[in-house]
Amino acid sequence: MQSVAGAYLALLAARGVNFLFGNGGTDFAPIIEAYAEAAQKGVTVPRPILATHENLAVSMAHGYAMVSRAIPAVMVHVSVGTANMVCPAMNAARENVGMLLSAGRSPVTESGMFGARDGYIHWSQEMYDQAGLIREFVKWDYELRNAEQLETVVDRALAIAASEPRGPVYLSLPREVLGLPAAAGSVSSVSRLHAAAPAAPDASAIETAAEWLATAERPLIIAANGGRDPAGFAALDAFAERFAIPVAQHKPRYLSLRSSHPMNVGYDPTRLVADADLIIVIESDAPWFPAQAQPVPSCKVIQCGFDPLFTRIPIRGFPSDLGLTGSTAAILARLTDALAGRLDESRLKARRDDIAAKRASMLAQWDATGAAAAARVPLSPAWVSRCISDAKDADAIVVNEYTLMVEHCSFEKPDCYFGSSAASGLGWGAGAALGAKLAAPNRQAMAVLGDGAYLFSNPVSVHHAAAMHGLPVLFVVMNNSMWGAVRSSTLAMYPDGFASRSNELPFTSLGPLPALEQICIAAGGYGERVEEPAALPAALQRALHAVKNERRQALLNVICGIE
Ligand SMILES: Cc1ncc(C[n+]2csc(CCOP(=O)(O)OP(=O)(O)O)c2C)c(N)n1
Ligand SMILES: [Mg+2]
Repeated sequence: MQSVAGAYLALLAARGVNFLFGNGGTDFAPIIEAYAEAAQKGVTVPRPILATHENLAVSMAHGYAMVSRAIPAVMVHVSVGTANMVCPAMNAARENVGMLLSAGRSPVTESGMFGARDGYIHWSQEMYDQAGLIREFVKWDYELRNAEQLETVVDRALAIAASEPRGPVYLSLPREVLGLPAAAGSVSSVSRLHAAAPAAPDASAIETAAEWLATAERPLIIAANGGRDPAGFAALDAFAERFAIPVAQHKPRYLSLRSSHPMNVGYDPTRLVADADLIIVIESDAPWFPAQAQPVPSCKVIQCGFDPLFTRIPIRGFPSDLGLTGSTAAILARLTDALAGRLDESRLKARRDDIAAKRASMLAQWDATGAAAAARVPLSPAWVSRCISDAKDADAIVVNEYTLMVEHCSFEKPDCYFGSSAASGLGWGAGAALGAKLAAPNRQAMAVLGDGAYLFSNPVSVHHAAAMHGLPVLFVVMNNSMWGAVRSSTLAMYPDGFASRSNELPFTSLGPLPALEQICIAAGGYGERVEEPAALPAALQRALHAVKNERRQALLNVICGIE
């Protein structure tokens, strides 16, 4: 007879959940039994993707979801697995990535019931509030209480995860409940509990925004995640071009504008902010750093997004003279309609010329930096970024945690560049690239990582998963043997302090590091250490050849200096 676990898996598959990323324990017994039963009876269930660390399981799910926009499921082992899942859940929550996180619960009965406690851990792993470990980062949490409520619980979880702004939800699954016989009666073949339609921008707020835009002399758009939806990427391309508005991207996670766009004014809004008389912020939690730049008092600021005030962030004081709620594509489409005939073409032409001049000097400066970087030993991150950009396919997926310098790369299409979450829980990028490859098996996928980020990712687990699940990804580690960001933040806070006059700073230097390329080789992958700048392009070709032609993962350990 089918168990609740079996019904659960079948229901997930019926609702389009194609993958269950998992890291198991004793709570998995009914799930594993149900998988075996499903295999023997030909029942469709989500493909199980084993990951030997929870951070990897959730990061893979994140990468899969950010590329596919489908909702994946993750299951981990009770309280302890949930604890390990918190950091990657925070990454997903801050980026509004929808996923169904779940964990078993230690059996609550001490004997008698089927599935009752049979290990000493079943006493000590129980918590008063297991979901409380992760509640701050999920939109909803619940514990499955009985067989009868299975369909409602699953459909509600998936609908909430997929409603904008998206995010993880959490479901705990007690072992005794998973082991119960499934409820009698059929499950609806189609969910009657769908994701809610997104909020649409308010018409009068759009009118106000259009009025401000029509009179602004020096408007500026700052975006971080306008490209979360490819329609947003396309909409911003057209909008910025049509109305001659420069776009600065600040710490992009989903690239919002192609590199070659005439209105693309780079990735540092600091100088532009003070010059603007109207700023449109698109899906950007931290559009600029107030300590470095402030808009002039008369500059109006419009915040746009599914949650323009970022209510999940406790303190965020960026001005919001007007908040437009909705998708980037919808907001820009309404604004385009409202602006029809209101902007004088000669004014736009002058603005275009001005931005073209600014852009030309910015590009010249990047070129000069790139050229100067080309011969540096140890290698410069700017040079490594250029080489990666030249080597990748036009539609390659590049996951950046977080050492790739976007200004030295060319990204022309949506969904090709993904930066690490604003939460920056390190150890995300390698797993995210594996998940991205799962979502888009025919596209080249690579992860560009700092040595610190790579070590946080549980590298042995990452390479094991890549081999086990057939996911040939290229990992490029920019290895400066250091937590460079920790070092630079110390020097920024104490520019003339003791640390600035010290050769060795504690908690920053990582050397001597293991030969990182050997970790990939040990898992059957290709690996190479690169120490000469001139050797990098050919090394990238060899690594990409292994990925493409041998379908093996590859890792380049690129010995870098500090930028
Ligand atoms: C889970 C977690 N722990 C610690 C940090 C703090 N942190 C931010 S950047 C960084 C160093 C990253 O080093 P690496 O990837 O080598 O890049 P580098 O700064 O050297 O360029 C650390 C430790 C973090 N973001 N996340
Ligand atoms: Mg480093």
